[in-house]
Amino acid sequence: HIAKEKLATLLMEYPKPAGIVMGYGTAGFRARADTLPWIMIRIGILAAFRSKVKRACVGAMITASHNPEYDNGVKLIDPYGEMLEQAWEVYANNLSVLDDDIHILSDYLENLMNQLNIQANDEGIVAIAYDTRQSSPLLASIVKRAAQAFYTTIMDFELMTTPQLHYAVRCYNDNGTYGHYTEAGYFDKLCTAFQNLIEMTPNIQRFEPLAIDAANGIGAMKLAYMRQTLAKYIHIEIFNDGTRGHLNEKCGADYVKLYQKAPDGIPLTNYSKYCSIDGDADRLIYFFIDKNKQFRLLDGDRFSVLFASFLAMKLKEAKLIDDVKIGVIQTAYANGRSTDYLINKMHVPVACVPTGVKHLHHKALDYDIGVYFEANGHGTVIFSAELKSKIKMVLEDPKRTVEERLAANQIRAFINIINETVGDAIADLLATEVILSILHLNLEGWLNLYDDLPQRQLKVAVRDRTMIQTTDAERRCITPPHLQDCIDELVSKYPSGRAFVRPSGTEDIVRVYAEALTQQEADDLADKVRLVVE
Ligand code: 16G
Ligand code: ZN
Repeated sequence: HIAKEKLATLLMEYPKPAGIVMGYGTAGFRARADTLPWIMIRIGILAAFRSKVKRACVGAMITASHNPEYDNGVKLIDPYGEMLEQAWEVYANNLSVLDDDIHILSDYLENLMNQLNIQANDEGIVAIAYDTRQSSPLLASIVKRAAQAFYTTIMDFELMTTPQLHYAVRCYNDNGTYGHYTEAGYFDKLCTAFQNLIEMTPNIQRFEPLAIDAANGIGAMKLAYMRQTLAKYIHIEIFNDGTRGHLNEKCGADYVKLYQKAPDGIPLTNYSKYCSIDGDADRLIYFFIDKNKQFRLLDGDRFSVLFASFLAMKLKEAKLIDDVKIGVIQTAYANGRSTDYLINKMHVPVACVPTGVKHLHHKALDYDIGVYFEANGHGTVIFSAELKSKIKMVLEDPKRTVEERLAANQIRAFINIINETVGDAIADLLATEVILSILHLNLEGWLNLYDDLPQRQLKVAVRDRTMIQTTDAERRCITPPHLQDCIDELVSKYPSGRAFVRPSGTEDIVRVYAEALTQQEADDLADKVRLVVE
């Protein structure tokens, strides 16, 4: 049975503040760091249980991503490196509701153990990592002690990016077939694949120096490590590395995307290529300053187009395109022109799913090559086992031409650069750089693949946002009645117009999105839709 004494000690040390409610959402538990210690006890226990049930290592990542330094949070990672299964979010929420009474809590836990068919002393292993926030080590230590109270082994990775922990958990459970689970194993896999891809590609374009805004977060120190290894190929300069500015303050991928402007702390004249990552290095955005001194942004949609172009081209060269199902997964926020370009110019099918990484990732599993990005810069590519074996067959088939085998080899190297478990700014950065060089593209050429339709996003405060229910991947409303008819009516007046409204999953507001042929029309349409919603 359960270690009541250890649990009681933890509850006394980190009591639950009266009247607090916290829900496990798309970002796990996230709030002001000083309100979090008590929830870390519950998460530590849940991680231990999850590990015992799955008979595998699970992860607990302490981070609040792009949020300010004073916030923090925790997210669990399932054995295959994916996000916690949705059914378990219920247990997380139940545990969060329970007060500190040791009897009530241990009754609940004993019931849960019965239901899950596990014993307190079954084997369990939990991998923990955290970002650079000051509050992180304490919160991690609570998760650790709570899991240990249930006889669980801890792998403490300390400072890591979120995607590095996802990778480590996957590798550990895959017995090394995905890579070695240490940080050295991670960098070795990515950097070796990057070098191989460069070395095998004839006529590859020289890499232009890249300036990176590291959001004053964990990514800075990890990129610094990689910078050394790759110095022979690419010159990387790291800014906002945490030595001066504050985490995510006027910098980072979220800031750049939200305000559509360059971050502080980076010289804007010296480089032809810039990128921003976020506080836990799972998002990436590129930008540059054009000839007219205008700030130009390359967001998630652009990565989808770039990655899918490269992969489709290599599949054609390897004569695999007809046996392989490649697809791009977007949300309603993807610019209409990107969707149009993918479908009509590239002839790559596009699926649309509701907002949230788990929906994109899940849908991507339907393809041999599933490319997904949210407009905010979070995304990756996943490759099916069949695709991997088809690549291998081409490589081993002596009847295949040199060109076909080269293309297959390039895809194989590319797969090893990508972090298939989750969006990874470092992996996506290497993938982007190498594709640009192989395709001889600069950022302007990449941006010119298609022109975005002007768009506008608005937040609308309403009495009860749950009044609005959506369907068709959030592109149409089903309640309240007539709302969709009104939107359709408005949209029909704007050529190439599109608009939708959806309740936010993270804030108590409704979001309005509109796009049209001119900025004026997009602003207009958004405004009119807002009036209907209010
Ligand atoms: C969460 C999601 C993110 C999504 C955002 C939308 C994950 C890990 N994160 O941050 O993908 O873009 O919510 O927020 O799934 P909203 O519902 O407030 O628009
Ligand atoms: Zn993040």
